[in-house]
Amino acid sequence: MTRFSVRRATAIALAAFSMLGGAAHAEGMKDITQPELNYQAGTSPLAAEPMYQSNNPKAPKMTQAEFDKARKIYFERCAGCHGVLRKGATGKPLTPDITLAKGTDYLKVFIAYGSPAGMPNWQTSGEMSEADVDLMARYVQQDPPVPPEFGMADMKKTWKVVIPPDQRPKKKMNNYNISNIFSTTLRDAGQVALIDGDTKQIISVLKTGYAVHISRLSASGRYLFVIGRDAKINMVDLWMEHPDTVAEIRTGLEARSVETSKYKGFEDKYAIAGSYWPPQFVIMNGDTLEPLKIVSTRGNVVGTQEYHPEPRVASIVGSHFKPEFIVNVKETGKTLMVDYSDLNALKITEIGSAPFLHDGGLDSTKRYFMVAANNSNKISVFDLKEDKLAAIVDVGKTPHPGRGANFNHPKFGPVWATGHLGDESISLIGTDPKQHKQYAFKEVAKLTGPGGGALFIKSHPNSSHLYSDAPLNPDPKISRSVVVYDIKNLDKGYVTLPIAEWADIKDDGAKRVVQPEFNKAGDEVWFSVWSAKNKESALVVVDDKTLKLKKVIKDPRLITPTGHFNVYNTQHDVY
Ligand code: DHE
Repeated sequence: MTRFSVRRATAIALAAFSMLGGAAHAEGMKDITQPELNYQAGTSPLAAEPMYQSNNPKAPKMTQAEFDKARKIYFERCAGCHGVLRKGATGKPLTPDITLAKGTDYLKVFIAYGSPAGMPNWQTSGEMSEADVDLMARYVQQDPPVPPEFGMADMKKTWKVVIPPDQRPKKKMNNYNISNIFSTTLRDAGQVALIDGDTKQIISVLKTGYAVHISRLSASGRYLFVIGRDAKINMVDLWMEHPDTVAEIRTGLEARSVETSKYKGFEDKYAIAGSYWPPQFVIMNGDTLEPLKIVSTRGNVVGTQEYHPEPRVASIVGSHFKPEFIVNVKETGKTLMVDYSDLNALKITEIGSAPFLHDGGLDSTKRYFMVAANNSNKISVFDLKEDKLAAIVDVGKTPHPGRGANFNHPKFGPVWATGHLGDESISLIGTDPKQHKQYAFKEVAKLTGPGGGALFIKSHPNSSHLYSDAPLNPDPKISRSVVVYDIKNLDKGYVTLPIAEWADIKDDGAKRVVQPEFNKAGDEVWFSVWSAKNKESALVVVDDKTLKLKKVIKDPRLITPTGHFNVYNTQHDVY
């Protein structure tokens, strides 16, 4: 600290907290915990995109080189929380109308010291130099640069049919039990590993998009769709002698979700991808990825009705009840039921619930879709048969279900469960309005887990266990293990499985244990032990009956494994 005395800095910090942090609370934003922050503050692929810079004469001077450096830092560190256009998401809005009034000195202290509401202390933690803090304080007073749009012509330029449908196999050409293959995300390698669930051998490692995110299956189970954070989709044909990419496309500049049409008569017909930037979704041909229809999600936020210029597309699920995709728009808090039966006369039923919609899954009957409105600490429930909001359920702090977990509770009947990033609870929500009406779409019980930082929870119709991870918990003892509940004796609490210890990795990697996923039979559960790309990682398979270690899968190619998706369970929405 060269320009401020400590006392002056403290005074300014307090003032900055009340002006910026206090304002956040007034706008209905909530404090965020370290695990929540770790989760959001990932690098955006937009860091590499050229953008137009306008000069606001009221903003402090910056050279082009300074601006470019600051923009890169912004997209690597800040955009996940504050938004591409700095309109605010989990973090506060940082538009010039707000930041210019604060001035460089205030902003510097805020960036350097952070805030109790969750802003990281970038300088005192050693992550940014004093010069970088000064740079960022000036940068956020400039007009936000706007990344380019990405329309049909851009998509078509990236679209490649590697093997046309008529040249693909007419029947399965390999001996794999493809319904028990796992597609494992190798995040920082930009790859997925296809792993034979029966033999636990790696079938192949395929190149995909940047920081690849999720895998989904076509209704028939033949095609695997993988999407990277750079919105690149790979479509893999599992019938080939050596399963490989048969088509690829980029549908935007940044994305997280891909899904396929599941309704009877439309099996394997369409794929859909949602993007973070531009804020839109695109419906594609299900066997070539040809882009057919692009729909923008820009619009007004539920409740305040304020216009939002960049509402990102979060989770998407294919309805089994109607020819519809259920598209969840994060910042506006809207769920769009997109009827794909006639793409030229697209009918969209728009239902508002609460911001920010993130991840979610179906109940055991597949009629109800449950999605986390994570900034509101709620789960919104949609009836996919009637196309209406069934309920908004209050749960714990920052629910994060993945797709959630369904099981039969001894008292409440069928329930769907979510864990939380922001607290240790697991919420159980009743999902049976027929036989258990009094419990339907209410939080009927709360289990206590080991701490916050939970991301994924899982069960299986053939299992009597419920598994919950906590990879973002700051305590390594918790982040390196999972907890298991006996569904018939939930009052007994959980047992802890030391998954990372079982992996027996000798180096000092983070070894976060992430995403329980069952095999097809529902008698074993797979976990990733996730460390940085220069450290060893592994997959650990547990016997679901005995809760004992069954197999550790290690291979130098398993770089940063995170999510894994069993073909059968993903195809049929079994979780
Ligand atoms: Fe994810 C699902 C967004 C960070 C692993 N992630 C999703 C979905 C969204 C999303 C919108 C739902 C897709 C769907 O169902 O259609 N994830 C984001 C982010 O914006 C965020 C917070 C920050 C980022 O920079 O991407 C983020 N996610 C992570 C991680 O850090 C995780 C743990 C590791 C990784 O691979 O990056 C991670 N996200 C996953 C996984 C799923 C997922 C494994 C699929 C869960 C499932 O069971 O379907």
